[in-house]
Amino acid sequence: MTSPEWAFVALGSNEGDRQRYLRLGRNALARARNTRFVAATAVIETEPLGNRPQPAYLNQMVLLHTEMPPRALLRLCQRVEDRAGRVRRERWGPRTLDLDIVLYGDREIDEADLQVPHPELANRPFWLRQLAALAPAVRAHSVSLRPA
Ligand code: A4P
Ligand code: MG
Repeated sequence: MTSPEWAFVALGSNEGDRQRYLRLGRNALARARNTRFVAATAVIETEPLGNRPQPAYLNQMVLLHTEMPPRALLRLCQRVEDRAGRVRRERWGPRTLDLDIVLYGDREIDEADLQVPHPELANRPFWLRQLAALAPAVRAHSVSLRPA
């Protein structure tokens, strides 16, 4: 059995019933196999990044403790995006639901279809604040896992 790792997954939506799509994303991640859904940040509204006018986003980040390897987590994220009716029209264009793996343990992955840490991390102040908001949950959960 692989040992579980911390995974930080960002959710974003700027099309349709944004709250409902975020909820769909959270619920799917909470049901993932060999995964504990540890914490979620508040949902915030953010101005769209990118060079094309588009509606504002709702963004949220969740913390998972998971035995799913990074690529399996990516595949799950993509299945959930598809279930949310996402149509991939253009990069950085509007979307019903976007799930990005921001961090996965201390892994560095640089492959064509998966880069971790997410390359945009340093450019998204709201992700940095959400990571900071989730950090105490990592601490609290690690203490509770430690043998007495
Ligand atoms: N991919 C590579 N690394 C990862 C990763 N760490 N997590 C690949 C998830 N996917 C990863 O993604 C394109 C490809 O990225 C996938 O096939 C996967 O193999 P996509 O979701 O189909 O396309 P995308 O989302 O348009 O592109 P990308 O590069 O993922 O863009 P981002 O970073 O998701 O940006 N403004 C605000 N305010 N809030 C937002 O959340 N998001 C975006 C999209 C633009 N502007 C935004 C926001
Ligand atoms: Mg994406």
